[in-house]
Amino acid sequence: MRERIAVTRDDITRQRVDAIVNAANSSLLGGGGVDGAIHRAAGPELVAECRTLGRCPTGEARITRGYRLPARHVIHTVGPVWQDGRHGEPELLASCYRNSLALAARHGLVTVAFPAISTGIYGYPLEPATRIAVTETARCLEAHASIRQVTFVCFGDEAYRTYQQVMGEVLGGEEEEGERL
Ligand code: AR6
Repeated sequence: MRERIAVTRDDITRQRVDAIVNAANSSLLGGGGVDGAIHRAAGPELVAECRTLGRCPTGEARITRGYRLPARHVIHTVGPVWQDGRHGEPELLASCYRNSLALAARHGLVTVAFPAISTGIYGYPLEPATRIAVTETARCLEAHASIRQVTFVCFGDEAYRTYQQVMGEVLGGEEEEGERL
């Protein structure tokens, strides 16, 4: 499991993978943050395809082509807006990872890159969000043997450090790999 989950500090629009995941809003018509960056890099064809999809409820995911991105596809998912953690935010955030990976598997995609969904404009605290991202991804990869690698793409030092720490705790170090498989 450990070698199927990677972390990098980078801009997700530069990832050459089968699909990058977009932290979208329910309109799927673009916005700020990583959503804005993905739409700018993909070009106007992306919003044109998104317009054909209708709205996407929180926790669900939709797939489009990647257009001018190096990634072949974009999986758009809508994270929860953080309120106080007692409005279903953890389960909705887990659903984003689960539904995005199920969609990737259904389309035969083997490499997927995620941003830290909900942790920017939507205000989800980074540490608990990271724990959900890593735990749910590990669980889903067990169910989807066809997905070869998931990369968490961190936009900045704080996110990168948090992912490294949480991955160490949840997945264990390289030396524990044998025991965990
Ligand atoms: N590559 C990787 N990560 C990035 C990039 C990038 N180019 N740009 C930002 N991030 P956010 P949300 C990180 O706000 O919280 C939009 O308006 C960022 O540092 O993009 O889910 C949508 O339309 C943070 O860690 O998404 C929605 O309305 C993470 O991506 C709303 O924002 C997510 O931050 C969604 O808010």
